[in-house]
Amino acid sequence: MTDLSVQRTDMRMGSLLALGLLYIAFRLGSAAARLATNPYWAGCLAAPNNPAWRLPQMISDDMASRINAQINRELFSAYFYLGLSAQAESSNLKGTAAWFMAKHGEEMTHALKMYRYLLDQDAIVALDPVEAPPAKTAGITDMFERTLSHERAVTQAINDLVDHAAQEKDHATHIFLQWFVTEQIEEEATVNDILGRLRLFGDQGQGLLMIDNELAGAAKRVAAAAPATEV
Ligand code: OFO
Repeated sequence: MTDLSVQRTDMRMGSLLALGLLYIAFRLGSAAARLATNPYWAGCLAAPNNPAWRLPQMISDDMASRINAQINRELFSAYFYLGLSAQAESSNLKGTAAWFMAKHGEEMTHALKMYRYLLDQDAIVALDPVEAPPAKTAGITDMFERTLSHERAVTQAINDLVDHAAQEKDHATHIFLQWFVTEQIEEEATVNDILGRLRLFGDQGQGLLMIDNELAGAAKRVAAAAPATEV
């Protein structure tokens, strides 16, 4: 190859390289222009810490606020059972106290399941004050009657949440809530059964002793079955 043809080849290579670089610069420039004119990314770049630029969460604000309200109800349930456990223990009903304490633990796991769900959906967890539970009850039958009406109210609240998730076509929340629907069926049935036994055997003397013993055994089963919620 002559010196001249080597020179021509070098010039062609140089021009190709320059064209390539020009093309890359052009693509980068138009990408930057698109970024700067996109309101979302422009906002992120201008004020990266502004919460308005958070990526949209996966569930609606309304759904998140309803789940937050349910977290509060679950925490109240835990508080409610803790109060009943203390009252039962003060009345020397150790088995009943253990049962309510196990329910307290269960309700905490329910609240934490919802807490975890909101965080996994990139939604805000907003914790509100928890109402105080009843300070005084009129004995074991009253405790379980209050428990049944409390659980019925919780079932209604869960059903409302399910209806709302269906209305919003929020399939993820709808599926998530199915566990709670099943749980409420089981809880109401258990309390109904305890109340039935209290009515059958009485809530005094031997009958009371027998039920208190049964509840001690049931408390161990509830505690053993309680799923550990990873937070
Ligand atoms: Fe959370 O299960 Fe009843 O209240």
